Amino acid sequence: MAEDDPEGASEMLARLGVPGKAFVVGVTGPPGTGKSTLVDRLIGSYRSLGLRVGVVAVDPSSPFTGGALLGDRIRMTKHADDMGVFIRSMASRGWTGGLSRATSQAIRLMDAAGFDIVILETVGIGQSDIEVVGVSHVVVVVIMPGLGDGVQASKAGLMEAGDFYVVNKADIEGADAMVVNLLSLFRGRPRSPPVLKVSALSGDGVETLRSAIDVARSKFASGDPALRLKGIRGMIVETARGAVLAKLASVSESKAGKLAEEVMAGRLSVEAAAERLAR
Ligand SMILES: Nc1nc2c(ncn2[C@@H]2O[C@H](COP(=O)(O)OP(=O)(O)OP(=O)(O)O)[C@@H](O)[C@H]2O)c(=O)[nH]1
Ligand SMILES: [Mg+2]
Repeated sequence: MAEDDPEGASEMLARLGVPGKAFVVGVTGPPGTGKSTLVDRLIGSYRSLGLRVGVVAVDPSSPFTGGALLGDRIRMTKHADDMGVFIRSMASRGWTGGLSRATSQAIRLMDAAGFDIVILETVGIGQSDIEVVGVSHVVVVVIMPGLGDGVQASKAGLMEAGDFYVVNKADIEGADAMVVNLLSLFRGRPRSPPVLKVSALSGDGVETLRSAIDVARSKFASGDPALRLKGIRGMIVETARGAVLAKLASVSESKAGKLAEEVMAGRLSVEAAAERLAR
């Protein structure tokens, strides 16, 4: 329902009780850096601690091609018949204003279902993907060697959004150079986020990353309200964003036509028309 009928889902979600008990780990970064492979490793790591893990993987592919959706499933199949793991792939295209809303709704469902950890994987290419990260308690940005200047040139948001930066594929050439690259990028910031070298393929560095994340998780678990409030704030904002975009899409068809006539006749500026539509 969260994906297909967010209005209907809203009614039910409103009855779920106080949200924000699950610890939400956002995993983002450019396409193909190994996010899903790393998520698979993190699932394994959390499972070995006996924690239940929900995963929402937002995929850039169209819901009609299904190619990459399948990719995520294959990469995480190890856990397919583990009752302590629930993996949901969602396409990021296909609904109007639905991405943020469906994503935050899915997280709330997993939270209500009692998962200890929810991992949210998004591709950090668009602004909306970065915004979705607002619902996470910690954000892991996954980079890989060879992205070069692409990293600096990438959406500014990506280099701001992370609590941890992972240089994945440490088993291939250029990982150390990428670490240096990132550290120099962060130099001059009041607090440089940790940069960790990981090979999701071999598993090297995954436990170090998990322990680093655990510092925040233990704060969260001990009832630190700041972190929990941050997550709930993100849920509110993303749910509102989804509702506003859906509303805009549903009214713009009819309303914008009339407004366009007014603008063409010189009775209204584009700005005033937009203001009216927004209201
Ligand atoms: N050499 C090496 N390859 C890796 C590593 N981690 C992932 N890969 C490979 O990189 C490719 C992409 O991995 P994914 O886990 O699908 O990457 P992703 O970031 O989830 O990709 P998208 O969701 O499509 O953006 C796959 O062929 C993986 O096997 C690693 O640590 N080392
Ligand atoms: Mg992926």
